[in-house]
Amino acid sequence: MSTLVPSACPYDCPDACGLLAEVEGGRLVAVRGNAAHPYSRGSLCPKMVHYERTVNHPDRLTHPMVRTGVKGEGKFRRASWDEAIALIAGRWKAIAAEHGAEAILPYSYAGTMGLVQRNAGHAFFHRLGASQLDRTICSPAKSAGIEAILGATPGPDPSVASSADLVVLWGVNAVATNLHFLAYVKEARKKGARVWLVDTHQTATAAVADRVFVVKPGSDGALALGLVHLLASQGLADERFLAAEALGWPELEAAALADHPPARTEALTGLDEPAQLELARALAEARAPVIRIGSGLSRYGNGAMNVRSIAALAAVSGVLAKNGFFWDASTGPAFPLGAFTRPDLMARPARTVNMNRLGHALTELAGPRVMSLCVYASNPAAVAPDQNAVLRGLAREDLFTVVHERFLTDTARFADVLLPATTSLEHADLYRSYGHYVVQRARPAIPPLGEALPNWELFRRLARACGFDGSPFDLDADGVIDLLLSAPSPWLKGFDLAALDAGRPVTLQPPPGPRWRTPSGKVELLNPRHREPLPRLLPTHAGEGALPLRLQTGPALYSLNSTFMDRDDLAAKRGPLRVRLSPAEATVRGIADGARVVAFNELGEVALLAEVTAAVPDGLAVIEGVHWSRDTLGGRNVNALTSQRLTDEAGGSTFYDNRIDVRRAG
Ligand SMILES: Nc1nc2c(c(=O)[nH]1)N[C@H]1C(S)=C(S)[C@@H](COP(=O)(O)OP(=O)(O)OC[C@H]3O[C@@H](n4cnc5c(=O)[nH]c(N)nc54)[C@H](O)[C@@H]3O)O[C@H]1N2
Ligand SMILES: Nc1nc2c(c(=O)[nH]1)N[C@H]1C(S)=C(S)[C@@H](COP(=O)(O)OP(=O)(O)OC[C@H]3O[C@@H](n4cnc5c(=O)[nH]c(N)nc54)[C@H](O)[C@@H]3O)O[C@H]1N2
Ligand code: SF4
Ligand SMILES: [Mo]
Repeated sequence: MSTLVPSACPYDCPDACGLLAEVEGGRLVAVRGNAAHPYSRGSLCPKMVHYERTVNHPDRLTHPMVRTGVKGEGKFRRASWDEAIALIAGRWKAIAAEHGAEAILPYSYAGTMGLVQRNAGHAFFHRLGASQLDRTICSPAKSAGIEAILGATPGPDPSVASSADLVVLWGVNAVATNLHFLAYVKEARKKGARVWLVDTHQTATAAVADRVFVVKPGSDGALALGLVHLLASQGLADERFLAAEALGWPELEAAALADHPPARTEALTGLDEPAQLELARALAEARAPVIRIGSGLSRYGNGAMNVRSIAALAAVSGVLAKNGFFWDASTGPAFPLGAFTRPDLMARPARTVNMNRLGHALTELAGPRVMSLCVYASNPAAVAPDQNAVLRGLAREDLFTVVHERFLTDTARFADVLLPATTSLEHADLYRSYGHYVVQRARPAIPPLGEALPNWELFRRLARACGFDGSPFDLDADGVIDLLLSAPSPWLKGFDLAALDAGRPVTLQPPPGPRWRTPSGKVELLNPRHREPLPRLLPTHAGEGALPLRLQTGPALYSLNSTFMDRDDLAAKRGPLRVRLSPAEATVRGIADGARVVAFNELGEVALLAEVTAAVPDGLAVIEGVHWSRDTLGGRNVNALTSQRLTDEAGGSTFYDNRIDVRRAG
């Protein structure tokens, strides 16, 4: 007899699907989608359909370990939890005494999206006085770009796409990263909607699009402002909306007319005037247009401005007025985390380290030097930019590294103390999504594997060993969830807590308020508080440069960042690490399809296979996926080629804003 336990997909994916765990005698035998989930509606993606293979994986870490080999070798001896915790607490006390607690750096991101486990270390590190981590690896520039013009306005419900007559997927590889949103888009397409894609190459999503507009990397801001120019010059702007609900249309109009004529837009983006006009017209004339923007186009030196310019285009074209501009679901403010993360526990302000500059932090940062790194729910040896700098840092003999993980990842190999983590089905959590408004509460479906512990239990034990007591350390995970749900939040008025408690998906309603939640109450095309009052053209980092190819390092279909790299069944579908080049770029380099090649720039080299394809334009090289070193030909993945430079605002990563060249191997 098996039972079905309701849960949620824990991964860093906008879809945050409803999951049912099929459990037999305390063991997970299968998972399936929860048909009662109003957004994901019963299906899972190819990565998650066999989650039991992750949970029951023979390579799961099952007990604490202490390093015996050289750094990075991955040789350990078994230890007890008591020994491991005492060792860590002892080393941290000694480091704090000698160098100050800021010499200890936490490093975590989104291995799990559950609010409890994801934020489990914050209160502890605040109390310890450790360095703070600026968690900006994903898309803070996207949020900054939106905020500059729309303030805290919540995004629409993503299901609006199902009744659209035009959907523009703008820089989103939805087949890989937003599959359930695509289901709504496909419904619309069945009813006659056109589906257009704006991307730098023909991604997997091109197969479901009626048209693909191929643009130069980082040129979306130029395209958006060029379209604003055309809307203005053709009399297609939504003047009534702009007069009533926007600030600064005359100023933006004048700037776009002066600075963004079609010829310039063509030079900057690669799209000719007829294509520009077609896009502008379609957006202005559609009955129910939807623009869905991804995050990739924000990972550039001009990323925030690109997003802000597209948001301005949405306003000028009438897409915003028709409720069709979708960037993300803004559920962050629904659950104020302060009572759990306790920034007030910091005795004094501690320095902040940008997570995109980990390589710098471990190898160059002084005052004080980082002497200990504590990694949980992240795999920086693979996912952080400038992999060679990160690996040099991790290899430091004088760096005391603690890693809490489910698998022996590239980062875990460098641990001095390696601790086993539970999977989402072994612990409790509360899940909100950045792609829709449905919330779920999950209770453990199965007992922990071996001696694995959830993040929160790890930090409770560390707190005890360091003599930290009181709230929140005295609460178990369910206690923390209750704390979060009792926070004074206007989002939780009328929220069905009983249904949530019973494991059912519950939809959040954004609190009532003005339509545009900006200081002026209007869409701020002109934002007088911003150092750049109007959207305008900004350069990328890699627009110019000696090397001939722009590098795209997008998400892969059968992995999620470096998660799922443990799964051999998915590796088989993924195929080897490869770089995609156009036929012309391959020919000039004497590279044949399938050949062994080396991609390189000033930061490093990556050995991989070439895939020659017309899906990629000249001047571009595409390397998808964030591979573990064991799946590479030379021990390095694409991040050996990505820089630690930051975005124009908010300290974001610029993974997509780099130049490389490719040569034949040997
Ligand atoms: N299968 C799978 N799913 C994932 C992930 C994964 O790695 N694999 N990652 C997860 C994570 S962490 C996140 S943040 C989310 C979203 O993950 P993101 O990485 O934000 O992915 P997308 O939003 O699809 O944006 C990537 C798309 O942007 C395109 N792009 C890059 N530069 C430009 C540009 O200058 N202009 C335009 N128009 N397009 C550009 C890329 O070619 C790609 O198609 O997805 C999550 N889901
Ligand atoms: N080149 C390139 N690099 C990228 C990107 C890209 O597009 N191109 N995308 C970037 C983006 S958008 C992001 S968000 C980052 C993501 O960076 P990360 O959040 O570090 O993502 P993952 O690689 O998924 O690593 C998460 C790790 O957490 C572990 N884990 C899962 N659940 C738990 C848990 O409950 N507890 C603990 N302790 N561990 C757990 C998993 O086993 C996994 O090894 O990567 C970035 N890196
Ligand atoms: S990874 Fe995304 S699409 Fe796949 S099951 Fe999880 S939430 Fe759904
Ligand atoms: Mo991300």
